[in-house]
Amino acid sequence: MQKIIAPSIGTTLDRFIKNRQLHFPYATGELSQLLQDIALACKILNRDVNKAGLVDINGDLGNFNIQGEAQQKLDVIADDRMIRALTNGGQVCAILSEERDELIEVNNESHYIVAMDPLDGSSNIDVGVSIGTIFSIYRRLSEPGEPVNTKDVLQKGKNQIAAGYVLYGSSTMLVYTTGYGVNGFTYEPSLGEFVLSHQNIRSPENGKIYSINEGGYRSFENPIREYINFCKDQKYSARYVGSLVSDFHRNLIKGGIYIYPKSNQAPHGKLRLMYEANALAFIAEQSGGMASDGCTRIMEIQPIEFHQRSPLFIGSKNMVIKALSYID
Ligand code: AHM
Ligand code: MG
Repeated sequence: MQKIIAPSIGTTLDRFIKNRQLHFPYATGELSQLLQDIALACKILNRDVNKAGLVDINGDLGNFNIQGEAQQKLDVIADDRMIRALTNGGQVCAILSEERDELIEVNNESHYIVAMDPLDGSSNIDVGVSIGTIFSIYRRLSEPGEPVNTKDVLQKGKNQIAAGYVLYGSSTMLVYTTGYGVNGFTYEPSLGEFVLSHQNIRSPENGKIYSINEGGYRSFENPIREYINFCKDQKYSARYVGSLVSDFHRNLIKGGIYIYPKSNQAPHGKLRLMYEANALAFIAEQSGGMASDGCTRIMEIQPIEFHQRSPLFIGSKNMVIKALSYID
């Protein structure tokens, strides 16, 4: 058997993934390949994001995505890049994308389903603010070769076998989990590689940052307003980029809570369960944090439709517990 060398800071993502695979002698390498395909697409996307101010790829394309929101051109490019990489890689049987109404069926002989938000925080694109890519990977329930069905896709978040995000920020980072802790990789542009920079990330159990769009204060329910007032009484710092990946990532590292509650205008909140909340919930829990919709653990929610929305309370464990204590 091949000797397994423990990864250390500076290990490339590809080597890290291969190293993980060696721990599972029966692993076929398909998931490893899939993760590498996603990383490759994100490297290409990183290049696009960095060029967004230089070439004419930012700004509205004039289309609307299925949630009726203005779809910006870079969203379309990101969606296209990801789908192309996953299709060429051959490791997925179906893709669910925030940008597409319908499921995209790919290689029916494959085991895996990817649910993704190719470019999250898209309203921040043309103002140079951090944005991200979010992905969840599930194993299909039906046998390869059979038609992919709705049940294969509408699985609870606790069935995810991997999830991650890429943050296109002051540096570009890929953070992911396969259920054995969370690791973060920073993109080294001169090498064209993601390298391990944040090994076995543990989210602080307590924090002093709260992230919520307080502009909605008057339309939030009383428990949320009361929790916001508590945060102010505690003199917590308010931090809200308006890019979920950025807000989540900061709180993951520094300790904090992100809340997108339901409101009068949005009775189920705004964020999507299948490709925003679940992926980040998996990472939060794997790092010692928590994620809830206000009453149910995010990863226990049974999705009933592809683009379902969910309120989200996510981040440092004790902060989420405290916020939930206001709701009863
Ligand atoms: P998007 O997927 O259309 O980009 O929307 C999701 C984004 C999140 O990144 C962010 O946290 C949230 O929407 C901000 O919404 P709001 O402007 O209502 O606070
Ligand atoms: Mg999004």
